[in-house]
Amino acid sequence: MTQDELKKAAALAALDYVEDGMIVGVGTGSTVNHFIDGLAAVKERIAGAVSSSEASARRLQAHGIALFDLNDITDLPLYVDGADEIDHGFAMIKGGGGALTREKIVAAVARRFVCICDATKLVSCLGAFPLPVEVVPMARAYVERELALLGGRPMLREGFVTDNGNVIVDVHGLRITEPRQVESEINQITGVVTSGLFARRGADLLLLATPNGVERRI
Ligand code: ABF
Repeated sequence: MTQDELKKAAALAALDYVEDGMIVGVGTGSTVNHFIDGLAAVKERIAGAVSSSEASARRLQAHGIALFDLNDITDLPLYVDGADEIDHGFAMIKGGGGALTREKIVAAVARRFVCICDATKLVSCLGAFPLPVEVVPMARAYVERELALLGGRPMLREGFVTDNGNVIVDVHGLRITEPRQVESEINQITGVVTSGLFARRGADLLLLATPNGVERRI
């Protein structure tokens, strides 16, 4: 199976967690795009979705799925999203697609975060994938200096502006053995909007697509 076929298998497995009448939190990325396309086939069963990015919002709208503003709901039972890396404790590196801030906001509200991944995303230690950090533009150079003190090699994601009008610095060369601690340290840096480390609020369930089928890991 190709990586995209694996991604699709994980994404379609997540439909099992979509219940009638639900408002579904929807992530961003190519794996999630398969989930959105699958959601379209059962859209009459759900109330709608809360999107984590403009890109996912457009795809949802194109399928005729109603969008809700997160401020208008008090309960979000389910959030489905991919990851760039996930470790065995279900901490993740996310944000390769640049949507980390809204992803983290929707994940914070959701009661259950189901992560959908192909098997290449499961790692023993986070950090081989450069850690995305969303930064207020005027603070970029300062934040880069602070991130370098953590042992990384920060690089501006050239030509990219997030849905929130900020920039992204990708931190290379980290080996993140204490993801919750590193997430807190980065959160403290003035000018940082969001770290792509999802450790303090990791996934609750992992749907891991392998050539032998989709593993459901809790
Ligand atoms: C998204 O999933 C992003 O946080 C992450 O970059 C992406 C993974 O991308 P893909 O599903 O395309 O491999 O939530």
